[in-house]
Amino acid sequence: MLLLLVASAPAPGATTHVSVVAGKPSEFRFTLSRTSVPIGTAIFSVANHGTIPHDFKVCTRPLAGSAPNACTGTGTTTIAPGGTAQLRVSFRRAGRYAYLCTLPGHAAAGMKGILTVRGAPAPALAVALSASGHRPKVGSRWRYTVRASVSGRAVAARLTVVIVDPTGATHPVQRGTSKRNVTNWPFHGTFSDFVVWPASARGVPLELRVVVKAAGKTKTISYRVTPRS
Ligand SMILES: [Cu+2]
Repeated sequence: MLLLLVASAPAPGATTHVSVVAGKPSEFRFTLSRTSVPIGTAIFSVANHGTIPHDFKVCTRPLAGSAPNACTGTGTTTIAPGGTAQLRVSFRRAGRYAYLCTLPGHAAAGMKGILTVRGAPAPALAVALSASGHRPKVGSRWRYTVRASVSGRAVAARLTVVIVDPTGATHPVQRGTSKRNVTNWPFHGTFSDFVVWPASARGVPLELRVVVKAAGKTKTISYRVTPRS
């Protein structure tokens, strides 16, 4: 199971293998088995299928424009026709990295290209709201629980809870029986509380709106309620 997860979402520091054929589809071209890799180490296995010597170099700095004909970087030694070489490159930053053949005139003739290095995907914030039903009884405690996690782990978060009335106006929700609003309320992982719906809310379609901020993300969950007697 762990292996499957690792395979589907390479962690930072992943090692990625890239096959490179020089001299294919024509003498002054490269063919790469993939044109993007995750941040981490890339191992390029280079085979020269051309009829003249070539090499393979990856530029150190990411670039904005098209691939240059020369750059600072790391490359293989010159590879004779039919020969192979391996190149290991460590990418620490996402971006577009040029690769090229350094033999005179080859890059200018088209023997170059761009490899994209992808940043690590941002961990997703998961927020769940559970509550004791959409028809709360007025005047009694209606319990609700908010959970916040990132990659299955409880996280420090801030919570704002409001009630939205049919006109769209919002009303703050208080913590328990206190007068303190649950506004940017800090919690870790799980927050449990209750709402006492007033008799005046009987039969009115309302919405409990929960906003959770954590890990630089914001998630909103709405829960519809119509209090009853
Ligand atoms: Cu070349």
